[in-house]
Amino acid sequence: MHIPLRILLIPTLLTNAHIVLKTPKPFKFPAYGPSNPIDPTNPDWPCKLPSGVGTLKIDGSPTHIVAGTSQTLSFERGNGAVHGGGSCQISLLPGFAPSKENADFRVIKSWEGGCPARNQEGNLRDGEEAGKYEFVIPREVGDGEYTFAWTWIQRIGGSPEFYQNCAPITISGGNSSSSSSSFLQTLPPVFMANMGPASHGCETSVEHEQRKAVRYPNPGKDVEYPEGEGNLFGSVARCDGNPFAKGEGGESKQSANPAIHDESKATSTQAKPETKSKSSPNTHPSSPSPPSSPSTPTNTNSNSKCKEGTLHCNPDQTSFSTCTGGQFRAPIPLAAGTRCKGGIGVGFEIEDLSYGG
Ligand SMILES: [Cu+2]
Repeated sequence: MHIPLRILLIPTLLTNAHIVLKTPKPFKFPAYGPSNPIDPTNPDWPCKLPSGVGTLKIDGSPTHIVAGTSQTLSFERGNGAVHGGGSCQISLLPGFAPSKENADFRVIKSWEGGCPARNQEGNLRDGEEAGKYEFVIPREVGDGEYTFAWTWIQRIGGSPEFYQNCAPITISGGNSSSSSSSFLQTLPPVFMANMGPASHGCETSVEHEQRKAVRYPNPGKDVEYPEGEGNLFGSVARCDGNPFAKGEGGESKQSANPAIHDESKATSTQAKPETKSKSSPNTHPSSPSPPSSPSTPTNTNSNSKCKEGTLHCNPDQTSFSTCTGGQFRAPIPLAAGTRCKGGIGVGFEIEDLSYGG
């Protein structure tokens, strides 16, 4: 086949079975396919940064963002694996050097349900795109360099997962008098779950079994419900694996004293209108399983031959297939100089020899 060499050297174009952050432009992804969730057994939290890789590398130049202005969160479609959407957060960390010791991401905005795709019962169909979402970085966040994180807990799929992509951004237009670090510390810590030890065993398995989007225990002041609140789990997540959340009271605080946002949610019976959607709210009549079905654990539909969104590293280790619509699709070649391993699963390792160049 005739694939231009320059494309073969960009692994994100060939390995994003799940959608991948597009804007703001992410760091280069070292190893372990960029579209895969954070590895639950050997956590590459934060930012899919594996052990032994010192720092993330900037791909070109950081994205410049003017505080107080509307910005767009968008995604590379990949093979369209969006797992029925779910809940997303965007968060900030000062500087460009996230690490296991430097991962106190603070929430700028939360989307509960309908993220990173709206009104999806499974994965994107041919011609469908992932959602786009508007956000504003508050002016109180001071000017400077930050690591922007998009985190996502998918609504359906084989098991509850946690996705995170990070992007280097520079902010201007902020209140010059404000100290970025002190303002960020007033914002909620990013919600963490489904990452094994990295999230202290916190899992969103109850939400997952009911195929509901997660309600964050502490979503912050800027929250949207792209599908209304009807498809959300009935209560906030039972745990938060973020150690900074525990430091503030964490789990015990949530159960003993429900956060303010929780009360407002409980009294708000009317769903917020979806204001920014560019896609029509079609109902996908051919889809096998309506989202309103109360409880259908694990398998996403009765006639599927594979679990929705799982990946299959083919025996030659140079191509993979993704489970979409209940069957593995045509093999997709990996970039030159890379190979996968791991058979069928929610993800697989990809050795990427181009990183480091
Ligand atoms: Cu998946």
